[in-house]
Amino acid sequence: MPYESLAEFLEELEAEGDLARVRTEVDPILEVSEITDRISKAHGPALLFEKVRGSRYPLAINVLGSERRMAKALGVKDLDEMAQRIAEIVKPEVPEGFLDKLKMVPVLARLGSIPPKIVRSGSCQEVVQTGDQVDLTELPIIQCWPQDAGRFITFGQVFTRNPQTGDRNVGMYRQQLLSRNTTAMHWHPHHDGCQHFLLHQKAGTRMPLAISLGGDPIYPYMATAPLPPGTDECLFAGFLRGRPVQLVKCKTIDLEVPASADFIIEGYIDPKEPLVTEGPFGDHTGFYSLADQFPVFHVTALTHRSNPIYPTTIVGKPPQEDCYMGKATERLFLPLVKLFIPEVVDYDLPWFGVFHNFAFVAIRKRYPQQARKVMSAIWGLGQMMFSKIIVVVDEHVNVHNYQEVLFHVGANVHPGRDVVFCQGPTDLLDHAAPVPCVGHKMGIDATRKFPEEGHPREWPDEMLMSQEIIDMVSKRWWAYSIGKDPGPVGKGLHPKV
Ligand SMILES: Cc1cc2nc3c(=O)[nH]c(=O)nc-3n(C[C@H](O)[C@H](O)[C@H](O)COP(=O)(O)O)c2cc1C
Ligand SMILES: [Mn+2]
Repeated sequence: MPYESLAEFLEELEAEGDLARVRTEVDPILEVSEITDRISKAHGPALLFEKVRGSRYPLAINVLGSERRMAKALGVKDLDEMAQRIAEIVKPEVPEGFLDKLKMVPVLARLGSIPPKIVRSGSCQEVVQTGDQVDLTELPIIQCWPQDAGRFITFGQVFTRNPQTGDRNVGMYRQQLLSRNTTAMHWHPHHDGCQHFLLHQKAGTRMPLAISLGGDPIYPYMATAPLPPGTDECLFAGFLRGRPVQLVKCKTIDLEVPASADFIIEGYIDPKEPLVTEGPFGDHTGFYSLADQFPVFHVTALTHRSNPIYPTTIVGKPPQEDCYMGKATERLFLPLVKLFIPEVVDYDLPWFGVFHNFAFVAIRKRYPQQARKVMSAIWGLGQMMFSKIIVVVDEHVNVHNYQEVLFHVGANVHPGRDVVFCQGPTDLLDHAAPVPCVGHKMGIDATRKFPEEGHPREWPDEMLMSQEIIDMVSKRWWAYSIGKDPGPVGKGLHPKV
């Protein structure tokens, strides 16, 4: 069953010993961030700060900050279980007999739960403040890093509509607090919310916008999922939670928002108004994003539960909470990547690559230059297009073992032949690109080379023990009397190298 509230999820975490309550008063300026960073680096629990200076609301952070908590929020025991469910609908087996058809029932039930449902009332509107009553400074909004331009709402889901098609979008974009009823809205130019804004700008129409905070812990995840433009993130969440997302109508604008949210901030952007300076902000990359020009969001209503919890996050050098959200995306989207690039066996977006700097990809190579074909396909695949450095290895290489990947880069790459450079759109956050959003990418083909790839001499076989001997030694291990079996080395390199 999906979670009815953030509070319910936190209660379960607490019962499982995976939440720490901080009762002493803390400062929202940097103190919350330093505590959270230490806990993130130590792979620690979710945190609930009960008293944040200047606010009456408790603050939750690092809620999705472990693989276990991320999977729990998705209602599964591990991420691969959800990936399997997605694989089932991406590539359904055609049912033959009665038993096969029965097996399809849960799959169909999940599909039925996809469309969101509009309900008449929701706990997110137990308290409604409009007009002059609105005061965002009552929220425990944090400053994350010393050179940040101010306080930022960091874990909100931004609800907008495409003014031409009516399609809903939900994206996680941060807001810098400007006054009691205004914020700056930081969306990257490639993201759907910004595209909606540009359509409003062209038409000269006001853009209604709502920020949702809290509720089912799946909501912050859905807002970060890299779905294609025009695909409603609420549909995806409906599938993930196995129940429709319940939405209520906003009080002051024509949008719907999650009924179970803790806070909803309603308002609009006037595209005729001049942009304002937003940032700097300490970002996912471990560097400050430079100040830039973004639209102003005017708040028309602040609604909330009667006992709301304010969720937030910090980003910075990994590991942080967002690493686990990124890992969930990596696993959940693998079946889709395989659908479009069938030779992909597995991939890994290492934390040290902060989502866009590195992608390690294992492929089942059948023909010459196939690694280059895969690189091109990835550079054309949704937000994977931002991958700055792609390393392609053969199918037996464990892409989650970075030593093993680099071993094959070292061993198999003839640099003048196997490195590809190209140019294209880059992530806004890539500060090494001399111009924002435009830059170079590199592909490294670390696969075994065919003669047609400029390798006329014979390629040696990699040394791998035969499965028969591996099994035999495992079975006989105790007979050798040398203590506990460290386990077979496997096909690749030993992780401890
Ligand atoms: C913690 C966190 C914070 C994020 N902050 C921003 C942000 O401020 N601006 C932005 O454009 N994207 C941000 N992102 C990335 C987007 O949420 C993500 O790319 C998402 O897929 C965009 O959705 P869209 O394709 O519907 O626009 C953030 C992601 C995470 C995990
Ligand atoms: Mn989207």
